[in-house]
Amino acid sequence: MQTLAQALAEKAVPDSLTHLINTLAATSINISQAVRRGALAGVLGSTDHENVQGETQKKLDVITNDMLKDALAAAGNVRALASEEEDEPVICSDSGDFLVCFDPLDGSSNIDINSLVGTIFSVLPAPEGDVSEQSFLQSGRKQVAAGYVLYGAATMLALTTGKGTQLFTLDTDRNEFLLTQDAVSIAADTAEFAINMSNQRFWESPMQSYIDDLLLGKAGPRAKSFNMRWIAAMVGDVHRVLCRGGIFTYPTDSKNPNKPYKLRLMYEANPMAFLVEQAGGSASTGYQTILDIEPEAIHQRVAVILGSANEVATCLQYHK
Ligand code: AFP
Repeated sequence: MQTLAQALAEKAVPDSLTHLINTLAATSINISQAVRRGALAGVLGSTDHENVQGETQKKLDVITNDMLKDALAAAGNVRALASEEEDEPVICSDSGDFLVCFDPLDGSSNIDINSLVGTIFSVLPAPEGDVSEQSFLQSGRKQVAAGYVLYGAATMLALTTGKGTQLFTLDTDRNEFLLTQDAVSIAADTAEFAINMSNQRFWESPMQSYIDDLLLGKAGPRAKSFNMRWIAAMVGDVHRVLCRGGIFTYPTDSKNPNKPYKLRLMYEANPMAFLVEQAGGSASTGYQTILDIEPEAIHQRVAVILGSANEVATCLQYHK
């Protein structure tokens, strides 16, 4: 089995980007060890701080955020980073080719119940000259790499550099990611959907109609039965979609008029959309392809419908 370094070399990934990806992978191994120790390391539970999202920060949110900030500052080729846990971008160095956006611990509401969590990252080209929030506001098409690390029964890295999507599994004996799926290909059709059904009464009618028809099964217009999964961690739901197809959606809802969308564009929707499209799937807001969105703010939120290409297309028909 190829190592991460061998797989990157085979894709002719430039040295500077290879160095950054290795930095992210090495840091994720340290995060994996912190997550696995859980209560034993006294890292469960919440702090008494709120982040820019207005969410109470878990201890591990802060610990993993600091680990990534330190590692990216030391990498030497990262100009600045934007994190879910940081109000403003953090300048890392006055030289370097890259900007990095990340969610250090996605699914953190799952930490205290020992359920799936992960780290999501997106790599953008750094501009010439000074860096500001404006420098990050590039569409998802400009990403040079994106991926996530899923801290599950196995620690797995999903990665794309624009030449397909690959899956790596951590060999804990060697502390090395090994290539376990070379070219992920998402099945075009599926019988499995992922949505938080408790928000049903708050969805717009196109999504209500689409999901209603899934639930009607064989007797309904889809003429087949569907299964449902909901992990409450995007990394877990997207990983299942990469592995066996499916449609994942967090649609707009009217539950909180000040927050019509849940998922963040720069460090959740864009990296996941890049991985999914590179694996032959689709990713849309319902009205626009996610990777084509011109961002207006680094913590901007969007609706997400992603996964099996034919199923996403069917869902989009309801939104016409
Ligand atoms: P947390 O990181 O705050 O747990 O949020 C995770 C997330 O952004 C995304 O990973 C999940 O798909 C989604 O929220 C789950 O949202 P609900 O808790 O409303 O189901």
